[in-house]
Amino acid sequence: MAQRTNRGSSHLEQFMSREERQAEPEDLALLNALQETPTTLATLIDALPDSELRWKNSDGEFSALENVCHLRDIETEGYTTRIDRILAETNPFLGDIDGGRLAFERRYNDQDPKLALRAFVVARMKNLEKLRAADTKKLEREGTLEGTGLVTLGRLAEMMLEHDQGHIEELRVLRRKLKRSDS
Ligand code: NI
Repeated sequence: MAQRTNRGSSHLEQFMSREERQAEPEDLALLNALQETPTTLATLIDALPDSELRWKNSDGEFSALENVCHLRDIETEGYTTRIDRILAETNPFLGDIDGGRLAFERRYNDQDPKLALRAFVVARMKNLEKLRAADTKKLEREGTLEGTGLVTLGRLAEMMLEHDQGHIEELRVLRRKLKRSDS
């Protein structure tokens, strides 16, 4: 536990610093949702045998494993870098990532699903730590995201969740298709 250093300050000062420090309830809901993604992801791929994890509905669509590898690399090379740079720099330019190209170049479909999921979870937890530690002022810091424009750190966190949700939906659709091809 950190020692309190503001023992001498007035009630008003304490109130103000707490006000500034505390995240809004909607921010907390967002962070909690971001924390649920690893569990949701694990549940969606857990019971799938190896052949189904690597099954592709078409060349242009990700397999379940490719979805996991993609989320891992977007988390580590996209969001980790973006969060760190927004916190450290003044309006940094943040490059886009070509997910399809990475999937092909890194042969996502030949990778180990357990390692991929674990790496995603570790990276997500580290990013959540940084976001949880960010006060409202930090959540308003900005960067310029290639193809999107100016984004605050808070908006970036929302984009993380939207990206999660898109791929979670893709995995749900994929599972329904797998079930159908089973029978
Ligand atoms: Ni994506």
